[in-house]
Amino acid sequence: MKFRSIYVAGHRGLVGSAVVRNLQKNGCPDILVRTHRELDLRSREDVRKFFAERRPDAVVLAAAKVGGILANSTFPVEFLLENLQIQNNVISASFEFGAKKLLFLGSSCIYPKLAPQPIREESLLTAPLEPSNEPYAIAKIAGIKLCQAYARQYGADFISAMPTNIYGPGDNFDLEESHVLPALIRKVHEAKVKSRSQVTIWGTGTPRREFLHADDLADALLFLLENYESPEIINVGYGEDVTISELVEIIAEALGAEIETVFDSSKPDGTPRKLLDSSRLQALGWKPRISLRDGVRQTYTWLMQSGAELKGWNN
Ligand code: GFB
Repeated sequence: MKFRSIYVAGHRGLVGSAVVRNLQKNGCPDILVRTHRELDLRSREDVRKFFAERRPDAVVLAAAKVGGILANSTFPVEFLLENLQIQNNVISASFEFGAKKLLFLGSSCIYPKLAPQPIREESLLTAPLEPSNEPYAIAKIAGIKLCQAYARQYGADFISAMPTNIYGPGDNFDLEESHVLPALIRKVHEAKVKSRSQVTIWGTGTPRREFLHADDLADALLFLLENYESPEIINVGYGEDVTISELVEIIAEALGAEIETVFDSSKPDGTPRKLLDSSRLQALGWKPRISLRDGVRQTYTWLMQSGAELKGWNN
């Protein structure tokens, strides 16, 4: 491991927790974490105080206000403002207190709504965004640009990775706020235990999405920390996508449930397709290992073992 101490911001989230697991596996000597209660990343003063005391060698910025399509449309203020606050504070303090490397996590929704598929990194800022998550995307684009500005103006080794839709252990299973994959696992599970066959999915079922397991993402992020030094953004995807209707079938098969799909057309579809072109990362020598079917099974097993304390499960 190239770095002595690594601060993982957002270590309780889906991505941050997978990064910590991976760093532990790889023998990182000093993994720094702070809960939300211990350190409010929206406070510039508190963030500067933490960095002044601990001076991490490297920073993985996986802390963000995140959510699915409905949460994004319902809380545009929080998705824009909180993400700008968190990333401005962490990125500027990383520079001020001498972090040698920072890895910023963006999202595939930074790309135009109708970007040519699979989406290459060059598509950034070439056309309008998908309106349902524009505030989140604008915040993430600002984060990318801030990292690039530090690299250009001061030579900082601040890099930005653009993950596709991520899923896995530690996800949010709230039916209103979550992303589609955890929401559908929950809906199919509930149909199964209540012996109901009908499962309602939002929109038309035709949008296509690409899903990458959080452990694969964490593996890619460590690879980038060690091997990537360019301020140019880099995509991290699985390489294949499915329709939402196909996803519900895959989940039903993994859970052993017989279901009938009902479509709720009052809910939005969002962007029609979001498949990343990850050939830049693959050319560097990284590829994913966890298939969607295996990843869904593993996430469900984790879910069943983790009991009732799941974020959002009781809402
Ligand atoms: O994952 P998701 O909420 O967000 O929805 P995005 C993906 C697709 O699944 C949409 C459909 O077409 C939804 O209409 N869908 C069907 C459902 N049933 C459900 C359901 O029960 N719950 C949810 N949530 N969706 C997000 C952005 O976009 O992608 C974020 O909002 C972020 O900002 C994330 O970038 C990666 O894939 O459309």
